[in-house]
Amino acid sequence: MAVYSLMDEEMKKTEYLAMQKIVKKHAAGWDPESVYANIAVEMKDRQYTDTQGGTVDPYAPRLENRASLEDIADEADPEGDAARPFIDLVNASVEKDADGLIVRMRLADLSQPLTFNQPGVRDNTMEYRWAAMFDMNGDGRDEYSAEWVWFKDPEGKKIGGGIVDNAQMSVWKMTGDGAEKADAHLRGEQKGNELILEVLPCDFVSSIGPKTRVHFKTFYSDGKTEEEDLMPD
Ligand SMILES: [Ca+2]
Ligand SMILES: [Ca+2]
Ligand SMILES: [Ca+2]
Repeated sequence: MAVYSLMDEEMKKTEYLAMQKIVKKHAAGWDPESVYANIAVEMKDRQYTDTQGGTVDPYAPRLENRASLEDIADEADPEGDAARPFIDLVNASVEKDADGLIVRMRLADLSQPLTFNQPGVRDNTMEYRWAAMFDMNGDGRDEYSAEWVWFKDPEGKKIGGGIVDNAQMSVWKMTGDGAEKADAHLRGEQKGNELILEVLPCDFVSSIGPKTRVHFKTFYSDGKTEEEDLMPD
C-alpha cells in the first residue's frame, strides 16, 4: 500500500504531469506525419555513450561527417559496412540546377523485393529509410532531409515489393524539437541498384547554397535489430 501511495505522489510531480499531457495529446489526434516529431523528441532525451565511455548528444553539431555537394559526388562508401545490401550505400550524390535537385543513392544490391509492414516491427515505428540530410548553412546541424521512408502501418498488410512503390517520398524540415513535412514536389525512380529522387524547385531547393553540407543515412529494422549505413562515415 505504501508503495502505491508513493507512486501516486511521484506521478503528481510536474514532469510526469507534463509527460501525461504529451502522451494524451498524441494519442487523441494521431497523425502519422507527427511520427517524426515524436521520435525526435524521444531521441533528444536519450543519452548515447561513445567508445570512450563519454555521453554523446545526438543533436550536437557534427561537421566531420558532412561534405560539400561537389566533394560528396567524388566520395565512395565501403561496401559491406551495413548488414543488408539494400541499405548498404556504395556512393551517393546531390546535384542542383534550374530544374531542381537530384539526389542519387547507389546501394550494394536492390535486386530483391523487400517486405514492408513486417509483423515484428512495432506500429508506427520506422522500418525503412534512405535519406539525404542537408545542413544548409554548414554549422553541423541539419535543416532538411529528402528521403524515402516507411513507418510500419498499423492498418497495412505485409507486402513485398520495391522501394519506389512502397516507401514514402518526402522532404522534411527540421524544427526545434522535431520535423515537419515541407511543401515539395518529388519524383522518384529506381535504376538497377540506384535510387533517384528529384525535388522540383521550392524554398528548400533555392536555399541550398555554397555553404550547404550533405550526408546520407539509411535505416532498416525487422523489429529485432536495427541497422543503418552512413555516408560519409
Ligand atoms: Ca556502405
Ligand atoms: Ca545547419
Ligand atoms: Ca558507411
